[in-house]
Amino acid sequence: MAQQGVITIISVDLRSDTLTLPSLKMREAMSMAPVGDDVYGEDPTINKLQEAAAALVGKEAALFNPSGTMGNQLALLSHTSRGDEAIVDEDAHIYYYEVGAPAMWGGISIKPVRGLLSGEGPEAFLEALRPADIHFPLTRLLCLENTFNRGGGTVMAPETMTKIYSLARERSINVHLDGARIFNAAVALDRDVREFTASCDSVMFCLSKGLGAPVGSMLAGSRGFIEKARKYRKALGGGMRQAGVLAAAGLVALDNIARLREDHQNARVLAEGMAALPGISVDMDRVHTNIVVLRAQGRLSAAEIVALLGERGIRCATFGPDLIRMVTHLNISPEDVEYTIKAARELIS
Ligand code: TLP
Repeated sequence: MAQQGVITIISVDLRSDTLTLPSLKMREAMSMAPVGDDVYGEDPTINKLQEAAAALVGKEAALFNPSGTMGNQLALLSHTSRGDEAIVDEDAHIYYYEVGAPAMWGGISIKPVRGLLSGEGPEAFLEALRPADIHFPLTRLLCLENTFNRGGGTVMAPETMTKIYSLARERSINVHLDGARIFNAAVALDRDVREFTASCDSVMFCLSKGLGAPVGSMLAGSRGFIEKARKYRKALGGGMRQAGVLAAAGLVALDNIARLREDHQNARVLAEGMAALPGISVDMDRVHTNIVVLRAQGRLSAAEIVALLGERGIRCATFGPDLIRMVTHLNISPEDVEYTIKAARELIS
């Protein structure tokens, strides 16, 4: 970015943990990966990743996908039939950020619910239910999201998930977990990830966020469910060939789970530093993992703060009219956090 003869080198990218760059170890693994045609089920590296992913989250089988969005949408398609209803938080990624795909591909009626992922999840779920009636669609699916992106990276405890899951099961409603950042949740509470994934019929998790892979998300569930999802993936053009080169990076990414703790520590320091500035507030009770949401409440708007930080090579994004999101990740160091707070103090005070 050049400005009146001054060159600004972008050095701190806090827009998302999707911005991580593949490590040298990943690039080496990619170059050496044995591959085959995955549409024929013959890519050994993809098969290895799928087996590792299924075991990690305690499910029978898993499927490698180009993106988290595709993983979530395959789950919706596989759990429902045209005209069925899925209950989803109004701020969930599946509803808020996935282009209306459930309607586009599946003819699925989404019931957006407030408070499902924050506050009282089980109560919000029960309130969303309607009696069997000729006027109402059949509710087949409930979607959870952990951590909750628009909630500010908040964690839902496994106990709450278990409660919701048993309420759903009593009503023959399947549960899909958008676990794009489920390892952040597990690391934050120091719990095994299977304590979360035991309370869902299917789970999608991303390799390409804090875990650092350039591409890829896993969808896991029962063997029958994954076979169905594989067919939908093919129908949507997601049948990949020698994609073992990508799965190889995914296998290396699985080694990065424990490291997420560093992102959480960096996020806390960042949140505390930013909250101390005039005109900015942070709800510290919602800083659980690697996402920090700032509220602009002084003379500068959220967009103005984002623009000012950009002049110092710090990239972040507005998250609503008066909100800014900052996300820590593999390529954000404690020094980057210090630099960000110092620059913000100079610019905003
Ligand atoms: N989230 C992205 C954007 O799409 C908003 C981000 O920068 O946070 N579930 C959750 C909870 C997500 O946060 C995301 C990505 C996805 C699914 C989709 O993953 P991709 O980007 O791989 O399709």
